[in-house]
Amino acid sequence: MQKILNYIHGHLTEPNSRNYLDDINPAEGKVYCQLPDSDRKDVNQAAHAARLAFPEWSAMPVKKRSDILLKIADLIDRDLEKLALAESIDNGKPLKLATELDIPRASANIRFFATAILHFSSEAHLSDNEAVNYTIRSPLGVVGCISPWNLPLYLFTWKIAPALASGNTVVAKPSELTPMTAFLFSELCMEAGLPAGVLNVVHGLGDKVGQAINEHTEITAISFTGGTATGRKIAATAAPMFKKLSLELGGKNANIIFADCDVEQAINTSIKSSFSNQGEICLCGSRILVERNFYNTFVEAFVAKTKRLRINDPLQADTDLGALVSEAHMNKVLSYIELAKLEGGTVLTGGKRVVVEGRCSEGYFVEPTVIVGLDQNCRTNQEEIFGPVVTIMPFDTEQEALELANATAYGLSATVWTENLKRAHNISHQLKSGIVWVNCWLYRDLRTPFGGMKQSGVGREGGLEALRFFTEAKNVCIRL
Ligand code: TXE
Repeated sequence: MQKILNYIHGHLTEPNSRNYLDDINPAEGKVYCQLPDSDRKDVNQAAHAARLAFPEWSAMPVKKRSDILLKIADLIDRDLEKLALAESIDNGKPLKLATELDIPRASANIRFFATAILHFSSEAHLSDNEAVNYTIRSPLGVVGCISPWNLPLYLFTWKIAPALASGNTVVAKPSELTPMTAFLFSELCMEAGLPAGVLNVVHGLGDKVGQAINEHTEITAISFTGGTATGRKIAATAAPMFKKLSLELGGKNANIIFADCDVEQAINTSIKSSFSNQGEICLCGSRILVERNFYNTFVEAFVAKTKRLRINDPLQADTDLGALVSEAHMNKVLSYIELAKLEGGTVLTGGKRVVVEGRCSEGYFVEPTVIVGLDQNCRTNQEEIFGPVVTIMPFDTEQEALELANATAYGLSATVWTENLKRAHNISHQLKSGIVWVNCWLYRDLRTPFGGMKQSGVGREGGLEALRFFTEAKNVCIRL
């Protein structure tokens, strides 16, 4: 059986414990490879390697650093098919999605930050002709990047690319549920000539490897994407150590649909924002709010389209929804559907596990599910389900839509559908979320700030925000 290895100091290495964990193919419900069950010792070695590599990497001319990263991006593009297949097998997502979204975005992330760093400038201020101030931005040193399982290589690169481009060295931990593409990525780093120790990838469990990263005294910053409960744990350890923290956590995003919207676009895109990647995207619009005079029309059309989605073997070209990432996650999603019924909801379509014939008969598939009749305050409408489950609720006024949209502990993203420009601006400004899409969803420009308010996180990623996070500002004031 294939074994994934850690990547420490430029070498693929076994964990010190020599213990391995099973990696399951969620579409088949079967173990298909093994990953290191690493521990604190491996993290210490990785941090040591990163510390040794830091002086040379941070002092390297920016153009040279950029060239090495660009080479890695080229290698990702070369291996698109191989990486997409690996991602689909490891995560359960449709191969088509991995080919069109995950892997191209991974190389785009690296290319973006490899070139952004060439244009990263410092500010200078002339103060009343009496002094000149200029700001130096230096890399932090060794940083930790902890990534989740829903968009494995995509989110892994979203963190390590700005960290490396700005001159830091990295100890990274991919999710134990989807370690494969980070392992393949390690091989590409070796091929591209990334100096030993600049990136170190330690595989294993969150409460062992992740926690050792949180606690390591030489790791000065942590960039994390994952669940809110985990984010809280990381902050509890790292904040008293005064580490810099960037936390991208969960969401319970509102998708607000006014009757004056472009109906076809609103419905087609809402299908995507509800069920793409089986609903396992933190930006999915899991609460659909519809203006009452359009509610029945919307619900009828939306349910009809949902019923036409194909849940099948992720490797089939026409599959819309693949498997959920794990049996535990599938059971969590199914338990929320049961909870929704107990809370008085009506399941209009979906609601059950699906048995896909053939090699996927033991896989973790769940029907795309639409639920109505629930109150905004119930748990189904308050807690992140992170699966192919949406609720639909009516509203009467713009003010009510806004209140419903803002009435959760989360504040990651929101979507608004209206042809009324004034309303679009008004509501966008009042939504308590870090990202608002008007008449679109998941339209991403990598220069824009990315992140959430309230329990959706702390800090912003993307563009200059990420380069600022991974650098320390120092102001030098010189009296003229
Ligand atoms: O994620 P975890 P889980 C949400 C979603 C999901 C829930 C739980 O609602 O159902 O979180 O998912 C590492 N110190 N999202 O438990 O645990 C872990 O090994 C350091 C939203 O699978 O947050 C993995 O690498 N690291 C989300 C990473 O954290 C720790 C994406 C994420 O896993 C750790 C995923 C610790 N103490 C889940 N414990 C999004 N925002 O996109 C775990 N980890």
